[in-house]
This record gives sequence, C-alpha cells and structure tokens, in this order.
Amino acid sequence: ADDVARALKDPVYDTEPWNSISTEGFRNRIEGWGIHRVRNVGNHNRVHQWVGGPMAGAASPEDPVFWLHHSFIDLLWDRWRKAHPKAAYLPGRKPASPGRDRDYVFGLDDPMPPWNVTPRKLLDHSKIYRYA
Ligand SMILES: [Cu+2]
Repeated sequence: ADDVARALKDPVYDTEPWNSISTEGFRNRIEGWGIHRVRNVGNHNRVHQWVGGPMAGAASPEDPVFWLHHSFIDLLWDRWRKAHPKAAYLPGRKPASPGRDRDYVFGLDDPMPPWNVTPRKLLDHSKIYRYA
C-alpha cells in the first residue's frame, strides 16, 4: 500500500533516461524496475514474480491473474491522471539517444507496435470506459 501511495503522489509521469533505470516518476514507480533496485519497491513487476508460474514469464497473459493485475494497474493509472490532471506524458518526443530499453521508449506521437497506436491516443480512456 505504501508503494502504491508513493507512486500516486509522484507528480511527474516519467524522468530521464525514460527506461527501466529511471528512479523517479509514476511510470517506473508503478513498473518497479529501477525503483525496485534502489529502494526495494516493486508494484507491477513484483506481482508477476510473487504469483510465479506463467505470470513470471512471457506467457503471463495465459494466467487469469494477469488480467486482474493489469486491470488494477490501469485503475492506478486512472487515479494518477485524476490526481495530476496537468501532468504531461513524458517524454514528449523520442529521445535522440534513448539508451537501454530504446525499443520501449515512445514519444507522445510515436507509433507503438504491434498496432501502431500512439501514446497520445491512449491517454484518455474515459470515452470508452471509466471507473466507479
Ligand atoms: Cu504485467
């Protein structure tokens, strides 16, 4: 609960270097990469490991828990957006040298595989669904 509260309080979506070693920002606090290594916080990634089995690997969507877990992460995204309505998605543009994880760093209008949808088109889901 403390890890989630800390992530929801972070007013910045993401920070340089925009990847798994970023130690500040909502994205990586929820994701749990660099933050986990620095301060023993996990959120999204640790749940995959705690559940184990298929959830711990690339077959995780085969586990029904995956969908519950990712629905919860989506709920946290919604709560963060409501708590910080003026916060921008970052990075606004793909960095010139995105470094490690470069295949997973997308600017606001960069098409993302496999469907080539941009982050901008996914920021606001309120016209499709909303949380009570
Ligand atoms: Cu996941």
